[in-house]
Amino acid sequence: MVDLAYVIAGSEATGGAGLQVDLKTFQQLGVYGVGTTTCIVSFDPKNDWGHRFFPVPADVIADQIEAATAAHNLDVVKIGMLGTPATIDVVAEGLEKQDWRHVVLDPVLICKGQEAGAALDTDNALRAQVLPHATVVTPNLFEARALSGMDEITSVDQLIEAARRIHDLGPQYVVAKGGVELDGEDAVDVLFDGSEVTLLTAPKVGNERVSGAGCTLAAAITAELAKGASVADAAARAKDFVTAGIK
Ligand code: PXL
Repeated sequence: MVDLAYVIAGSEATGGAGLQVDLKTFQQLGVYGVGTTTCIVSFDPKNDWGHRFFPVPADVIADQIEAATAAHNLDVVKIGMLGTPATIDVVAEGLEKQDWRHVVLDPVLICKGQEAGAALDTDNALRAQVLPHATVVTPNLFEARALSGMDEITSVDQLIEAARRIHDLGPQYVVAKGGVELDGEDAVDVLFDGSEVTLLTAPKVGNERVSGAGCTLAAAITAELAKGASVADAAARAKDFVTAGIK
């Protein structure tokens, strides 16, 4: 039997992030991927290639979820970029229609094509409606600050504190990513399971943020979970996979 994984996420026109990367990651890790598109992101050459954001209508998202879940026995899902409160409503409803072995939430909070006001509503809706369904949530440093309500995260100890606070919001496991954003030789991510903290550490590959690294990490965790790995093993393998990809 082939292992299946589902992803509900946005299309990103360069193929460097989003749904396309998620499906490619599933395939590379030997998992058959099924995708639902929440939004279409492209870029404006006249505005320094700033994000253009086009949400897929909520009823069209509902139809895709209905078809995907009718056609396949899906029990592991990754949630990527949602982008609007209306999309969050329909995805939360879709998640509630069946039981999931794992819901991996990459809490993509901000897209530069969105207004700040709309983004705040979206953050709040994500926290209230989707985060409680997540078994694993994978915030980057910015998202960890927003979700935990902490003013600053400049050390691994603070990242651990953020992971603890985010755990209190409902998810069973938090993978809080320091990546290249914290000082030091290593890219350190924190896995917190509600009692134990595990550090996922790899030497930094340069000091630039790499587009799509976060999508790839969450997708690789999802693929490994689909194959039956524990969350700790899935997170460790995903870290290796992303580090190799960045290299
Ligand atoms: O990397 C975050 C991300 C996720 N999903 C989509 C995106 C982006 C960033 O541009 O466009 C669809």
